[in-house]
Amino acid sequence: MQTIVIGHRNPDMDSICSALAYAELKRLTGQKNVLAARAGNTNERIDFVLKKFGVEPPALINDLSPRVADVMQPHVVSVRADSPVYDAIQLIDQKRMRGLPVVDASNRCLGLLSAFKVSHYLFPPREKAANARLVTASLADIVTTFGGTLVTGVLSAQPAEQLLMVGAMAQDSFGPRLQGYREKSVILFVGDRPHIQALAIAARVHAIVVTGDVAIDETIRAAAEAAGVTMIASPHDTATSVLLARGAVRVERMIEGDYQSFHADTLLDDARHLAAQSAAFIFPVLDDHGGLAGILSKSDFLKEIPRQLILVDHNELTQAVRGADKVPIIEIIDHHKLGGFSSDTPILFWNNPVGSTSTIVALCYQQLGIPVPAPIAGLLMSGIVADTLNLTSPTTTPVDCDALNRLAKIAQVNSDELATEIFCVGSPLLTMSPEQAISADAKPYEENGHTFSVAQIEELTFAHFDEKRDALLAALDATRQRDGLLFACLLVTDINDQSSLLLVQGADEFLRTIDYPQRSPHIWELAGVVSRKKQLLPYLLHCLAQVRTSLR
Ligand SMILES: [Mn+2]
Repeated sequence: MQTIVIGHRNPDMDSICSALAYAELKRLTGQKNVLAARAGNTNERIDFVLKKFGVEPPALINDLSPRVADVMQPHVVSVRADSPVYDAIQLIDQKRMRGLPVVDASNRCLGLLSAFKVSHYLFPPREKAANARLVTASLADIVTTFGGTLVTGVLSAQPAEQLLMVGAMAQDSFGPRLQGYREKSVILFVGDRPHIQALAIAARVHAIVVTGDVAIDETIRAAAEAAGVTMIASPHDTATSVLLARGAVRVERMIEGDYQSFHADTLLDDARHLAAQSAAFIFPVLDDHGGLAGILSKSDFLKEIPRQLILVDHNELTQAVRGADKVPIIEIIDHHKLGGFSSDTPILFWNNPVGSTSTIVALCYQQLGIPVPAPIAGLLMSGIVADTLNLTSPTTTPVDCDALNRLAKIAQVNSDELATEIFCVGSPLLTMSPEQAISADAKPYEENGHTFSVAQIEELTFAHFDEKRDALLAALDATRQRDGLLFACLLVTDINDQSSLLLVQGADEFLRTIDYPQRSPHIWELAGVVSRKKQLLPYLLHCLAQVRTSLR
């Protein structure tokens, strides 16, 4: 069972750092196979912190929807196209499969061999049964299937159409019968009947199989050798020898080339849909080059996916990594408003209105009495500093101050210096395109049927704002129209000044409800507002409540 610890889409510092730190805590408490992940790209500030504390970024996961690779059987039993069908039947029997994928010498999948097709070959309809004596196989393979031994002549490895004939009739009727087959490559199965054997040698049949483990007359053997007729001894009686010989036919004669296959990346839901419409029971899983990478059986669709989720820094599925709704969520560690999450079973859900999820993760270490490793302490400090704007945001609580102080001692890092370093790196206005700036940490919300998005960037100064203003507004408008939102907004926060500008593109009815001082069209001055979660979002919800219901 793999446990994935992951923050929200458009990850910020807190969601990256708390995911890494919480995953490490799980490992330190002995949990196996824990993966810290991120649901989007990092930014320059996050990269700076990861590098500073020597921690690798979490694994990027864009979509957790179950895929074929999650349930397929990677260790495939397959059969080569040039193998005798006898070998394939033994495999099908041993592995209790309904069919096998057929491959060529370089493991490229050629098709399927189904038990159905094999039984159809072995037991053809009565009216076609005469053809069952024609076997396209090499003499060498035929002899191997019934465990025969060479008495004289050559066992050709070249596949050819062979006619299996049983010498069961009287001498007088055998001659004319054999005469009728003179165009064919005849393999005669016969017991200790030297006269019949002699006639077959005279007629230059391809081979004579002497059945029943009987002695072979030396003169017959010499005659066969002189005539170039291969003689084989079989330990089985005639009926058994012929039955087994038919299994020498090559698998390639029975391949079903028209088959449904999947890629390891195929979404399991899509595969299930296609499989439901197919009569096949197994589906080859192919790699990019047509090679056989695995096999999917219909029963594999019933398997549980061995994966569970821990969400940090969010609790709303609209903000979670794609596919999160298809994976069991076993824990949520967060400090945001509740977004209507529900679960089938009791889960650990710790929502604590402190300044950052990193603060809560620090409390988790404390609660379990597990010392925070120094690099992890540095990450948690960064999460706290970024989310609370170095303890200046109104979201800050004494718990955050206390945690930051304790972590600073462990990491041996001054928190004020760390804050300056973090916010000096990569001004979003200067390093990002307008589209990136409005989407890098945008969060989607849905309230009473209205959808909207709220993004935030933190700057050390508004000095570069005016030159980017029009492009930012245009990007917001494009997003709003593309996603059909009631409004899309961006909070540009000046960390030094502890104030923000709010850029909004949206329906006029909504814009009219904003009663902060307006600076220019679509831009308002929000003095003292620095927190999206604690200040801006409640205000936007208040505005939303005033929007006339006719908008819905
Ligand atoms: Mn946070």
